[in-house]
Amino acid sequence: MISEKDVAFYQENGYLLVKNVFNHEEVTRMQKGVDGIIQRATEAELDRNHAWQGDYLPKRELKKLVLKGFHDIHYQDASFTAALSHPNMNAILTELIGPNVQLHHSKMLVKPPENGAAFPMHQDYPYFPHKNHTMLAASVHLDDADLENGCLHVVPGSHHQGPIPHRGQHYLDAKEYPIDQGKACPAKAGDVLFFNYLTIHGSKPNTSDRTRRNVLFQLRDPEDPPVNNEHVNWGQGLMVCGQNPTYREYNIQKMLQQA
Ligand SMILES: O=C(O)CCC(=O)C(=O)O
Repeated sequence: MISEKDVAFYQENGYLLVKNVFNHEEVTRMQKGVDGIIQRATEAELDRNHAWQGDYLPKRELKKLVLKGFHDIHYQDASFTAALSHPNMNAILTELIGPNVQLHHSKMLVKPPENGAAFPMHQDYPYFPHKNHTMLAASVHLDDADLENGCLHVVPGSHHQGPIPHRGQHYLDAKEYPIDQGKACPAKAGDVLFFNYLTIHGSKPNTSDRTRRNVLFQLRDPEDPPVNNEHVNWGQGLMVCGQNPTYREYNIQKMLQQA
């Protein structure tokens, strides 16, 4: 699915956009998955509306912005489990990470038309730091994304800087790291943007009349250990490619005692 040149590009730039990883039918299944989660969460009165807090916009503007974000969506709909074990994903991930690939978590990010919130520039590292920095995001586009509906922006090569201090752990200073200074990565539904968790990235608000639905998988080499207990939960660890070379006992009683 990708060439040696693509792998070299990823290593040099910290990101890689791969076209047509998923076909129309697979995208439709995942779109239905996302819509179903929102519907069921709304019915259960657990609708998660998030807007980034911070100083990138005046407070009254921030209040209007909405982002529907849910974690661990592969527990909600099997289309996402199928996406994780898709042969195209497998072929790409083994090139970018290695023969063994493990899921850290999944999430969906829906920017509704006209008020879909921005993501100020940030690295994902502070949320779930690991020792060897093998972690990458696979951002699966379920809608065509462009400048108007808030496509992702990345800063090519920024992963080489290593971890950068973040404000309150969440985002980089919006004046020092404006989203516009990143490289816009417009993509079509079915395309996947892979980027390392040290690559600075973000996205602008959705000002169009179109929804922007993305699903994001965070994946790592299972031998790359977390350096703290941030963002660790009982559901982590699904093997996506190869084997887990270290045996870990999944014993809920023991895990609860250790928590
Ligand atoms: O999908 C987006 O617009 C940005 C997502 C993102 O930056 C993140 O989840 O870390």
